[in-house]
Amino acid sequence: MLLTARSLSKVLQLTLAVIKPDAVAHPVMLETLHQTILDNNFAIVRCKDLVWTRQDSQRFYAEHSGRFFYQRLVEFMSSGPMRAYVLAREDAICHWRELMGPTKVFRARYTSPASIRAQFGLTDTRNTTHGSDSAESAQREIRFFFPDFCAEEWMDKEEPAFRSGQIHYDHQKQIHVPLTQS
Ligand code: 3AN
Repeated sequence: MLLTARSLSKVLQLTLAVIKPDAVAHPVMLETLHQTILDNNFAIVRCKDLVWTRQDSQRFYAEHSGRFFYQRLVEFMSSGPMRAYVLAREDAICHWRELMGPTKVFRARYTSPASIRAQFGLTDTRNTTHGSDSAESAQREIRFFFPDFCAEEWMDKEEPAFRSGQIHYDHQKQIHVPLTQS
């Protein structure tokens, strides 16, 4: 069997990342976070700006209903524009969560001062970013935000090009695309 660089490298993983309304409200912060994604070797597979209704917010965070912060969270996440991404990288889920830092901003400042939440988070609710916490939630959350995106098809058709670096960054669309499509 011929071992190529690609057959030795690990299959890419997809995750959902969201820049929450507190950060999108500040264009410089939004731009900085977008650049942080690029600087940390994530490929941007999809990117879109959107606003949630209260119902979207309630549906997405249903698992937290009953927690003391639920109403606050629902209000906040439907309070203004957000930016959602499908990101690809080796071990994308844990890399993005590590980059975000702990949920609680003061803990983030203490234990992971270089993390996104430590640098930009305002409170435990207004904590700048979201990231899927498992492969199952990534699948569910990507479908929630990007119902037209088929992860299986992407894995089949585009993942090999992304893994071997045969992609380029489209500055206008702010996503990466396979070289064959450019
Ligand atoms: P993470 O986003 O770090 O995975 P989760 O899934 O436990 O954390 O919580 C979802 C969201 O709920 C958090 N991003 C945060 O906005 C909010 N949240 C979680 N815990 C608290 C808390 N103790 N006080 C206020 N808001 C919270």
